[in-house]
Amino acid sequence: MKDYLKNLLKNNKALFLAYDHGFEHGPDDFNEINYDPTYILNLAIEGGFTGIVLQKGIAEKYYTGTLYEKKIPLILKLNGKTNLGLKEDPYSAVNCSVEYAKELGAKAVGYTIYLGSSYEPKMFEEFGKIQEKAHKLNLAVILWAYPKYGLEDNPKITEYAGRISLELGADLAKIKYSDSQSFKKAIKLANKTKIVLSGGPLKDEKEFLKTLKEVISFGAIGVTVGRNVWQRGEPLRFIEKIKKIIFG
Ligand code: FBP
Repeated sequence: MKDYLKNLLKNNKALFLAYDHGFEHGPDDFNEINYDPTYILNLAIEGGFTGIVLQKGIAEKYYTGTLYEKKIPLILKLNGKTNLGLKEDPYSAVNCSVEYAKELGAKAVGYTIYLGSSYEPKMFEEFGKIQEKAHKLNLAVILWAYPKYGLEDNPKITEYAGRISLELGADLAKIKYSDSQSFKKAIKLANKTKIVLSGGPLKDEKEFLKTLKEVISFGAIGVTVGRNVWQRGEPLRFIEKIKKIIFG
């Protein structure tokens, strides 16, 4: 089995900084500091993240051809949607090709599937093509295996997310936490596909770290986190706590 993830892990663990929120949620997620991609890239490097998730436009203007390329691996998110429509039945359209992601210097591509959406067939077909192309180009494939809105607390969907990530050929999947048993089972069902926790909205520090500790003890290899880092005062202090849990 080829190790597509080798450029994105440290001691086989993953700590990815997500920064696609301006697209996914609109400007509401940002303040006077974190709206700036340069601030986020510097934070990712100072914090010792093992990868950063960006959409194409930010990668082109702030990452590719800069010193950042040597300092932090890029995960290029290939699809995206706003939070303005399709709430009941989400579909996230592709806006970047795998080939172009590679040209921009990506080491991995990311794609979101919303389980339970009526667009499932289209998303599976699209993801299938992306997965094959990415592996041909030696890029890792990361699946955001998300439930459609309203199914977030459904443990069956969490377990399904783990298994479908394996069956669709993802190298790593980012899944949402519903409860401890279903997350544990999702990791088991995902088997050779690695699982990371999806950060979610800004939470109480202790609550976030407790969940992270638990999923790591189940075999998750890390976290993809955005708002819980860059919406918090003193993000570097918090990152150190996250790193202690993931890397020991
Ligand atoms: P967060 O840690 O901030 O949740 O970031 C992870 C992420 O998957 C982002 O990549 C994406 O923009 C966002 O969460 C999606 O959030 P939502 O669950 O609200 O659609």
